[in-house]
Amino acid sequence: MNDDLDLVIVGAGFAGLAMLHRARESGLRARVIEAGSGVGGTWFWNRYPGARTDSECYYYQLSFSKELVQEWTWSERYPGQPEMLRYLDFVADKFDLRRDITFSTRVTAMEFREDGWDVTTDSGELLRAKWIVTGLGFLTHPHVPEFPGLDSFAGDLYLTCRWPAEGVDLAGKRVGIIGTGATGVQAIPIIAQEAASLTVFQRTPNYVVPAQNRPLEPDEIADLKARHYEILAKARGHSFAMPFDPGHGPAMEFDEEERRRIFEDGWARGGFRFLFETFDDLILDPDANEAAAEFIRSKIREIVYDPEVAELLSPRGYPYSGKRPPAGHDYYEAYNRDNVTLVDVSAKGAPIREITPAGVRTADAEYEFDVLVLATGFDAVTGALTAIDVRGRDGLTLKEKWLDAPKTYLGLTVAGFPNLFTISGPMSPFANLPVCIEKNVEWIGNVLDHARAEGVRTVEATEEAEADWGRRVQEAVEPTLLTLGEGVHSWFTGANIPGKAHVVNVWFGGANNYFAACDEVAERGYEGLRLTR
Ligand code: NA7
Repeated sequence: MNDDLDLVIVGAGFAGLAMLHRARESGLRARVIEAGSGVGGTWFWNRYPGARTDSECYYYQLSFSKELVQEWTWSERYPGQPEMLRYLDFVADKFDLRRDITFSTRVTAMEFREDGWDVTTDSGELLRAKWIVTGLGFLTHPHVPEFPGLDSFAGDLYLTCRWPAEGVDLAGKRVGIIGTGATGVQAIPIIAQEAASLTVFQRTPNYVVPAQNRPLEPDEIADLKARHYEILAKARGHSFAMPFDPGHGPAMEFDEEERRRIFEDGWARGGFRFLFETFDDLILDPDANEAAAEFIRSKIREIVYDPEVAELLSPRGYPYSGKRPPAGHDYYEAYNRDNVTLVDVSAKGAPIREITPAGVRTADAEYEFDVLVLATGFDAVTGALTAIDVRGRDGLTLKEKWLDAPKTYLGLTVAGFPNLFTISGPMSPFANLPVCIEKNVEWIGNVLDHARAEGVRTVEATEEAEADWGRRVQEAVEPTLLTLGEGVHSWFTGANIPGKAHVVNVWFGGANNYFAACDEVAERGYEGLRLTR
């Protein structure tokens, strides 16, 4: 048993790397356990064609080191997966993080005993540490639908989030892809360029706004680096942790022509700027939301030549942002290619019945493929945590505790699971994640410093604080339209996973308000946490 550790960190993505660095600053002996053979987390696993950030690079990065901010230079507005991975490798190298990371090893179980944790890995190693911090990411545990016959497919089957590092030669291949979420939307235009043919199976159309990617100019890069901490402060003050300007006010206060002009401007700015810098009430007011939705539909009709295909691609019956809206890179344009076919597998169309050795059988046809790609998403937010046998006090598992709904305090701690901290845990903000992650890391680092200074043995959320946070999470989302994607399987509420509790599992009350809540808890001497000496 390795018992000379203060801290075990699970995962070596943004969160794990930042936490390891912070732990070392506090003089803690920490070890990171990482399932992948390298650092990167999300950016290690998601190597599918077209994978890139949906947030602009200059606020989708780590800020804990001024030197790091100055030394790293991004090439484009939305970096692709290879560049993101190079960045996280650079971070690991710069701070010599790898010497404290065990790669290609999965944590299988964690059990709380008296005042520390026993951690078991799939290599058979047993570690003991006083503290655990998980940095598992919201979108980690793959969701593979239980299609009958999936194993019988005779061609090559790939999951986007397990795409081979060496790539896949799709030239001349007949490719099918299931899924048109943020992943499918990125992959489809790129696969279409390479494959002989691409058939897209769409169950729910999404509202896709173009990202408007482009290379960054040298003077722009210099300016962004010079203003980095000003930009970070702005991001920390924004409800989705993005350094955006407010919109023009409520959408319905403008006449139709002016509203359209503002939407056009937002469309040209790209990605999430369309959502947040046009009007301030798109996720609050159903009429404002419908105006944005109809604008996007009008763009689809403009871009896609075939009116029937345009109609199939047009989302209806749920609000824009009721599901996480993807950012596009010539997404709708891809459907104008002769080698791309869209198949409606919604309940109104012809749902997928089974996977056959030759391909996909829907209610009314069979499609034959050499390659089948699943872009079917994740058991989001809780899936990666409950896949580990986490046992707190009295042997209760996290999975049991969260059967009806996830319960946490600030998304960071769980009653009954002392000395365990979950970066980006359930009911923490779904927003621009590196900014949220670093706030979490700072907060946890401060708790650990405090515990050491005060001789604290255990830190644990009280049941009351946890219940109160649960109420606040629920109250915060109520005025928004963000949970109205349940009928279209939004992962925001667990509705994409059959049998999972359908309840909002992230904080939508504003990342800025969340940061303030975390700061307030700390200022009040860690109110809501039970500290035992
Ligand atoms: P998503 O957004 O959960 O998308 C999964 C896609 O797979 C979506 O289009 C689903 O259709 C489709 N899907 C899932 N199960 C089925 C079945 N059984 N039949 C047909 N189609 C199915 O995952 P992504 O990986 O694209 O994105 C995840 C997040 O990563 C994203 O939100 C960003 O935050 C980054 P559905 O819409 O459920 O009808």
